[in-house]
Amino acid sequence: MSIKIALAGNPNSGKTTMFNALTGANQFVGNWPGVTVEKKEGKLKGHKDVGIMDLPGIYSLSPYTLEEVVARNYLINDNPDVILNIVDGSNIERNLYLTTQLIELGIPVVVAVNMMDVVEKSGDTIDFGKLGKELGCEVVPVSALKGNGVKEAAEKAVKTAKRNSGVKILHSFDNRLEEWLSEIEKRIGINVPDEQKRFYAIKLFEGDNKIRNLMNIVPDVSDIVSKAEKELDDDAESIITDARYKYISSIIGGCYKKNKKKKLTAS
Ligand code: BGO
Repeated sequence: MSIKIALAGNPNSGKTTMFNALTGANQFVGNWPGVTVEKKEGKLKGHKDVGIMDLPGIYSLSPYTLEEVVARNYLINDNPDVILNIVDGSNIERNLYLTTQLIELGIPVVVAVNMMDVVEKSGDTIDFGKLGKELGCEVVPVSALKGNGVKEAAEKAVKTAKRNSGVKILHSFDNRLEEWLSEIEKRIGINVPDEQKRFYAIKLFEGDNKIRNLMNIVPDVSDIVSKAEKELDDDAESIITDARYKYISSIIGGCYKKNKKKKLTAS
């Protein structure tokens, strides 16, 4: 059985360094069909049956850049077995914005927290076990530049792909928003597999037309969106963005400890 790993992360998170460390010289470079966005594929070193697809660097799964559209179309249409999400550990809160969206896709995710040499040097600490529990996925410390943790991250990704035990999305937004999203999920009904429903519900709430076009049957959710926008006096996309950042800051405080000494000397 062959396994497909999709490498996803923010620009500058160290994705290229990680891809090179995982694949060595085993790479094929081209373009994604129809667009001038580089497409890089490779085989995991020592595993002929494990392919790695390096997705363009992105900050979110919204439809506003070619890179975002290429990355999410691949994730939705090409059924990778697992996403290896490279996160810049020195900028973790911002990077988790994408992580939460990747988890919503219903594909198993392994998070590789990169730049750990930088994090360690700063004296900051990350509780990986706790972060993994909060996110509902494996979290592995890595320094792609130094080669530390790269093999472990790849092994965890392969294991997760083989386990194929389904995805349970643990994160939730505030109660009102959850009620609106679950009403949208109900209206989506059986037209989308269960594990992808949250992603589609959020995209319908946001009014993402490219995702609407991918659906065979699109439920009308305009009444829910208007109600939410009126009650919260904000547009639907900003409602989701705010909720996502609120959720991330609610978990990060318990998982990431800043070096207090460093803060004092810096000020
Ligand atoms: C330059 N640790 C450290 N310290 N740096 C890392 C690590 C790590 O674990 N991983 C990657 N980097 P990309 P994307 C650079 O290129 O892989 C560094 O966009 C420089 N270049 O070496 O390109 C990596 O593919 C001059 O840094 O990321 C690279 O995701 C001065 O992070 C940068 C300093 O990595 C981005 C750094 C001419």
